[in-house]
Amino acid sequence: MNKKGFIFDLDGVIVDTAKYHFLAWKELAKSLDIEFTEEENEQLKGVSRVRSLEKILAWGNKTISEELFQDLMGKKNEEYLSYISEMDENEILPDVPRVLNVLKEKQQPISLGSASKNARTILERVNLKSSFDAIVDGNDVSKAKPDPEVFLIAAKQINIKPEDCIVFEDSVAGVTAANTANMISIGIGSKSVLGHAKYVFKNFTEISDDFITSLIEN
Ligand code: B16
Ligand code: MG
Repeated sequence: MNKKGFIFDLDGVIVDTAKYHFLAWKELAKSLDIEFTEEENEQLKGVSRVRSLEKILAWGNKTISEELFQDLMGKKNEEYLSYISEMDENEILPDVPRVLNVLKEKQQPISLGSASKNARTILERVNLKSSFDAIVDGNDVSKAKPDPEVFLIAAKQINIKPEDCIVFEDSVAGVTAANTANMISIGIGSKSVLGHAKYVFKNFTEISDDFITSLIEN
């Protein structure tokens, strides 16, 4: 049987942790007297923690010392982790387990390719860690999405050539990263945002078993 590499982003693809990032960043922004909206939070999807704080400070027209910057990043993460600690399987997005099962039955290598440094903790919370043959996250990369590094390392770890990999992504930067890596990009979300992806689906309920089979066979 053909082998393709299936690479999943985490936040926005497997679980919706954006809502917890939002709550934690909002709390931090408030402490700095910066207004932070859900629209701005959208722009932080797939963006690294450091870059997210830089953007929030720029929106609020604030400059702070490196020491305070590090301190705030630590505080934001503590707050975020307190939400994560309450997560369980019920937070897995619809039909993700079905698609993972189909891939497993067809013996296709599966990897995670996330910007988050908390990816392993989250996968453990929702009981999905053992579904992945490799996990590549924010701890393993030096360049954030839209750089393709995270997906190229993911492909290497499952021994599949980049052009034989399929990436599921919900962020603009992540789809760009997959395209740059010469992989097949599948956007999860709206076509108006992810129009540069090869295929776009609202969520996994729209992805049929037959479509997965066609990806493996082509
Ligand atoms: P952390 P993904 C990304 O996850 C999130 O979309 C983004 O909002 C977050 O800033 C980034 O992870 C870093 O997360 O603070 O946990 O290291 O979509 O790449 O799975
Ligand atoms: Mg994402």
